[in-house]
Amino acid sequence: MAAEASSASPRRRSCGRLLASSFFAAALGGCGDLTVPVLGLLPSASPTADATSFALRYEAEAVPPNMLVLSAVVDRTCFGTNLICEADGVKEGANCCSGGAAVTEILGRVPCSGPPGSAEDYEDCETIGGGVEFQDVTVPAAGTYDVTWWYHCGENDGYGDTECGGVRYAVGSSCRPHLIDVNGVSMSSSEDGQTAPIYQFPCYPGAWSILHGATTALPLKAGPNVVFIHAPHEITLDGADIDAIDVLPQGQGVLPLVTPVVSGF
Ligand SMILES: [Ca+2]
Repeated sequence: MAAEASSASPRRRSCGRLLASSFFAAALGGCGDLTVPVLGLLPSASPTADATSFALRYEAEAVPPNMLVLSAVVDRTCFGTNLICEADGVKEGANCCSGGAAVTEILGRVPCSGPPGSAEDYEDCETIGGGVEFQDVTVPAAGTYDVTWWYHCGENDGYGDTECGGVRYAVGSSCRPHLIDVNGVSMSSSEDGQTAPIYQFPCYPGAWSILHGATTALPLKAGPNVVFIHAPHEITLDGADIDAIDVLPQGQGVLPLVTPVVSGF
C-alpha cells in the first residue's frame, strides 16, 4: 500500500514510454533518444542488448501518442487521491497511479445522449465500446510478448459480473471485460468451437485508486505496434480503468495470466 505523492519523478516523460535500457533508448530513436537511467523499475529487467531481457512501460495517459476513443478520458487526479507511484512502486496492491494518472470511462455503452455521469448517461446509447489505443508499442523482434496491464477496478465493482465469463481466478471478487486489438486484429482464442474474444480482468475490494496487474500474451511485430484495449460493445459491459502497460519477454508478466473467454459476464 506504499504510496508517495511526488511530482518530481524523473521518469515521467511526455512520450509515455519508459525504457529500461540505454541500449533500447539508442536503438529505438524518437522518444527513445531520451535515455532514461536504469533505476530498478522492474527487477527482472537488465540493461543489456539481449532482446530477451528488456522491459518497457507505456503510460495510458500519454496522449499523444496514445489515442482516446469515444468515452475514454484521462484522470490526472488518480481517482481524487493525487497519489503517484514511486518508480519501483508500480505493483499489485499499491495505492497509487503509475505516472499519477490513468484512462477512465472505458464504457461499453457509447455514444449516449449524455456524457458519462450525466442524467442521460444511460439514455439512447449505442453500443460501440470506448477505449485507449497505445500507438507506439515498440519491440526489437517479432514474437509473443507478455503485456502486463496495470489497471484499476475496486469496490468489488464488476458491474454485476461475478462470474468472470466462467474464469476461475485465484484473486479478485468479480471482473470487468475487455477486447484487445493488436495492429487492427482482434485478439481471440477458440473455446469449444466458439470465438472467445473477451479478456476478463479481476476486480477487487478496496479503493479504485489501488493498482492491480494482469498479463496477456500478445503477438507483436518488430518495430512499432498499435495495441487497442476497449470495452465490449454492450450497454452493460464497461472496462476497467487502464493505467499503464509493461511489455516483457513471455513468462515475465505478473499473474494472473488472462486468456480470452467467450462471455463478457
Ligand atoms: Ca498511468
